[in-house]
Order: sequence, then C-alpha cells, then structure tokens
Amino acid sequence: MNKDVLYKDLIPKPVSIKRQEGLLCFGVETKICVQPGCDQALKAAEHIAQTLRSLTGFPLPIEICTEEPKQGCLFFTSQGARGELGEEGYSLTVSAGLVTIRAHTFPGFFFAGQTLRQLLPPGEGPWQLEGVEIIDYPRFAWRGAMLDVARSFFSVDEVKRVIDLLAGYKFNRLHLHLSDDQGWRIMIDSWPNLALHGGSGAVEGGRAGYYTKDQYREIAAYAQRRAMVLVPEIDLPGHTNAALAAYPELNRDGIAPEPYRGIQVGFSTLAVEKEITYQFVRDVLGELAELTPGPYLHVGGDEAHSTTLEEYKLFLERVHTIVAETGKTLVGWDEIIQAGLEPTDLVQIWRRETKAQAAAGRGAKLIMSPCHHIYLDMKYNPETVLGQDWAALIEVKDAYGWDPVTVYPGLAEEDILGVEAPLWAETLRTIKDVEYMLFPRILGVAEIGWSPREGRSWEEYRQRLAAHEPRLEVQGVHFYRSPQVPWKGR
Ligand code: IFG
Repeated sequence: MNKDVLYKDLIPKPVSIKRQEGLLCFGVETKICVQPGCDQALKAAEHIAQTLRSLTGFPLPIEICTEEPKQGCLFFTSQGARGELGEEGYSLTVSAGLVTIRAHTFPGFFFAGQTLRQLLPPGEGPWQLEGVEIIDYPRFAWRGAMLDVARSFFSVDEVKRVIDLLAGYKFNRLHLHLSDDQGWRIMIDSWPNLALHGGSGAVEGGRAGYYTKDQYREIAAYAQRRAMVLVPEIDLPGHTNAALAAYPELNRDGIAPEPYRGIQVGFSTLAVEKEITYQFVRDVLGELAELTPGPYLHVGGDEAHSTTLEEYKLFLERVHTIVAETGKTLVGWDEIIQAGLEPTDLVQIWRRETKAQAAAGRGAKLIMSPCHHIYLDMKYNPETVLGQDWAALIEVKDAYGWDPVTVYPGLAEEDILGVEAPLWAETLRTIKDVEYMLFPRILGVAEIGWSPREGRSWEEYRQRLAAHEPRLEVQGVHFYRSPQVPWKGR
C-alpha cells in the first residue's frame, strides 16, 4: 500500500495531517510509554494497547517512563500539549521509531488512539506507522447517536457493540430512548411495574425487555471507558402509553389503557392536572439521575398532540424544577421551545419546520438532528426494506451534504452544541438491522461533528469512504453498499 492510500481512509478527517520522515515498525520489543502521573493518558493507553495487541500479536507492554523516550515506543504525554487543542484535541507524531501522542484529557488521548488505529492497516500487516504529524480537535462538542430501545429492545451486549463502533469514529454521546408508548426499558424501584409491565411490550414483532439498574450502570461505565457520555431519555408528557398501562392511577380516568404495539404517535399524555403525575416524574427522574454518571437528562417533550398547549407549558415548567433538583442539565426535543426555556437547556432540533433561531435567541444550545438529513431510520431508497420514509429518503450523500449551521436559517456557529443521529426502532429488530441503517451514513455524521467545514466535498469524501471499506469489513459491520460510493470490494 503506498503512503497516500494508507492515510486516505481516515474518518473523521483530521484538522491537519502532514507527511514527514520516519517510520515505526511494531515488534516484540515495542513498548507503550506513559508520562508519570498522567492517569488520563494511562487509561487511554491501556485501552488502545488492548486493541493493538490483539491486532498485531505483539506484547506492547505499558511502562511509566520518567524521561522522554527515544526509540521503539508509543509515548503518551500531556507535556507540550498545546492549549488550542481544547478538551478533546490531541497531536500525534510519527518520527523515526517513535510515536508521540500529546493531549490534555482522557478523551483527547482516547481519540488519538482511534486515529492511531486507522493509521495502521485494517486487518493484516505490515504493522508499521509511516512518518506523519497530525494536529486534531473537534469542531463540535456534542457528537452523538440515539438508539431507540423502547419500540424494540436491544440487549446490553448489543448496546455495547454500538458503543464500540461509534467510539471508533470519535462520537462522544450515546442517547438511549428508554421509554415510549410501546415499552419501558429501565427498572425504577419506586414504580417497579414500569419495567415489569412496560418492559414486556414492544411494537408488533419487536423484542421485549428492560435494563436492571446494574445493567444500566454497566452500559454507562462501558461508554465512559470509551470517552462517551450516556444520555438517558424518559419521554414526557407524550409517548407515555407504556407507563399509563402500567399504573391506572396515572391516567386521567384512573383506567389503564391496553399495551400498544402499533407505530402511531401523539395519542398518549400524562394527566398533567393530577399531583401523582409529578410524584411519578420526580421519582423516575430522581432514580435515573442517581444512576447516570453524565450531566444530562433528556425529558423528551415531543409530539404531545394529546396535551393542550396550556397543559404542556405547565408540565414543562414543573419538569424543569424537578430536573434542576437532580442537578442535571435538561435536554428536550424541539417542541420544548413552545414552553419556557432555561438558558442551560439543550434543545434537540429535529423537525423540518422548527423555531431553532428562537431557541438560540433564548440562550439554549442546539443539538442538530434534522430529520431530513440524519434520521437514520429513514430508508436509503424506495427499495430499502427496513425503515420509514415520512421525513425523506436519505442516501449516503444526503446524510453528508448538509451543515449544522446553515441547515436552518438564522443560526451561528456558537448556537450549535453539536449533532446527533437518531435511530428509531419501529422497524428494527437485530443489531445487524442497526448496523445496516447506521453504516455508512453515520460516518458522514462523525465527520460533520468532528472535522472542519472548510474544504468539505462529497467528491473527496466518497473516495475516502470507499477506501475505508476494508475497515468496515474487518469490524464485521453489516453496511449498505450505496451505489453512490465507488466501493473497491466485491
Ligand atoms: N418521530 C417521533 C419518534 C419516532 C420517529 C420515527 C421524534 C422526536 C418519528 N419523535 O422523532 O418517536 O416515532 O421516525
């Protein structure tokens, strides 16, 4: 493989990458050296070491080295890490016999490790790194995907698979849609029937199940070890049939509805006028906040078509107070703009017609999830068996050819916290279904979230994506071979 091709399949594209003299050949004596007292580097080094050991077969021992190493090692250090790299940036230099990774934080070191992996061949040797200098840092702070585990359940191992795949592309947020009309997926001790009853449902043909608290903690910890923050969502006041079916007293008339297995939306609402509703919300969000290491609680707020605007505003006002009591930051779908917003709120913009500018004007930061570009449950084309098409048909180029600042009018770079690709599961059943709808479109989202906008071109990206194919193959990803991409493989 010649040099250019070797580094022409990096996704997301680094801010700057320059060739330079030098070569590091992995061998039995190659070491990983970590600066003393740099625990963030050590944690990341341990993670990338496991990957490189299983890939290369070399022992790659980790050593704490007191002085700058000379030869034959991968050196992780915060010394000389430049300030402008920010919270998640890093520099990675390959010179003669030495790789030097400089960063300030665990995410920075971890993301450098993901780039390092992509500098090596996909599946077999030669295990060597050619001379290069990379300076890299993300454009946006929030780079996420959402997995809907409510319509159809996904096991802990399947969620871990999604985390592993996303972490490789520098995503740092996983939003789990834990409750909806069809299912409730997290045990809440003070309201056990939510999971026991609400966890037994799903869309027709979907999978039932729920996470125990320990399983949820396991997912959160697994994500954290991969520089990813878990963002849990309890959708309120709409999308609540599973909760209403589990507890009659939550219903206006005290009668519990039947479990729902269809795919309509907007027909359910909590009883905003009943005090028990707020006890429910306080208990649920309180227990979930206690379980969640990250700073975010997503309260949904979408498609509350059975809640009057008056009721919706009142409800959201009280939910704001409840979330504030947990110490977490409130995240909501863009309908929450119609209620009162706090400047600390994060608003997830999803609808084609939405008042994104209004939200930004009130100080909220925006997470861009435009349904017509990155709702990855949308079909690729009319022949795609999985997915829906109400928002748009979204081919690989559509998921790449947009920008978070210009996709809605009147926004500035600083209004945008980042991007997140939702994957709704009305039509998805297995992890292979998930992989097929995510890949390759999610790679474009990774690039939009991380890489500079300047110089972005579909023509250049589609070649790089095609060159990236062996990396998808070696990860065993079941991906859609779009005719828009000049794949090299079979
Ligand atoms: N809209 C609903 C989702 C899901 C989706 C399917 C949002 C915020 C349609 N709400 O998107 O629950 O049903 O594409």
